[in-house]
Amino acid sequence: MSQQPDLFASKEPQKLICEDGQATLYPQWLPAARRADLLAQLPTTLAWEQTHLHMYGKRVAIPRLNAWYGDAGSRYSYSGAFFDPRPWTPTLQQLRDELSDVAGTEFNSVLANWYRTGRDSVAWHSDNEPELGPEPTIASLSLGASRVFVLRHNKTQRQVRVTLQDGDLLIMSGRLQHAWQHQLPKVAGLTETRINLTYRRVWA
Ligand SMILES: O=C(O)CCC(=O)C(=O)O
Ligand SMILES: [Mn+2]
Repeated sequence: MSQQPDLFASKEPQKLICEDGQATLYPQWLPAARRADLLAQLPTTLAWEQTHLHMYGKRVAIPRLNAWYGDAGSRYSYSGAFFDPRPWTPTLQQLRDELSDVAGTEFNSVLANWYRTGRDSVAWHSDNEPELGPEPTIASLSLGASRVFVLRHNKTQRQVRVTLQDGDLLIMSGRLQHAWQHQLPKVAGLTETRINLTYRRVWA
């Protein structure tokens, strides 16, 4: 797919998936000045951690850094790892309020992902942990390098690919996390960095 110049890019929401759940893209949702500000401040102001998973008896470092913020009590487990949220930073809380309005869900936590280069990635998974509820709404804000994001239907194997660009907002909702998986593949040679903020609601 050819990239449109910024000037002509459509800012209308685009429905990417409307079968067995919804995925809607809001291109360039965040204005350019705020994107640049976030990308400059988040690497040094968030408490980034290297998460390890236990797979086949081995301790494996996941290929990205994580940080988890939210209301006290919004504890979250992710592929066998547990996250206790840190208290909101003013920046993350401001975005939480704005994204809750857009998505129509009171988000109470955010998982931040830092893909330092194209060697960082996230493997096929769905965000279907029980504490997210049966039909979780997830608001995913992309900053920095453009990266391909792929969704795959569990039964039909149909794939939907989208390039997530700086400032794009992707909202996933309905049954999507139960009927589809998603991944962010590695990109050979990419040195540019990307930060992704996934706002969620964790039910106590
Ligand atoms: O980085 C992304 O766009 C996706 C991150 C993701 O799927 C997750 O944190 O669950
Ligand atoms: Mn996910």
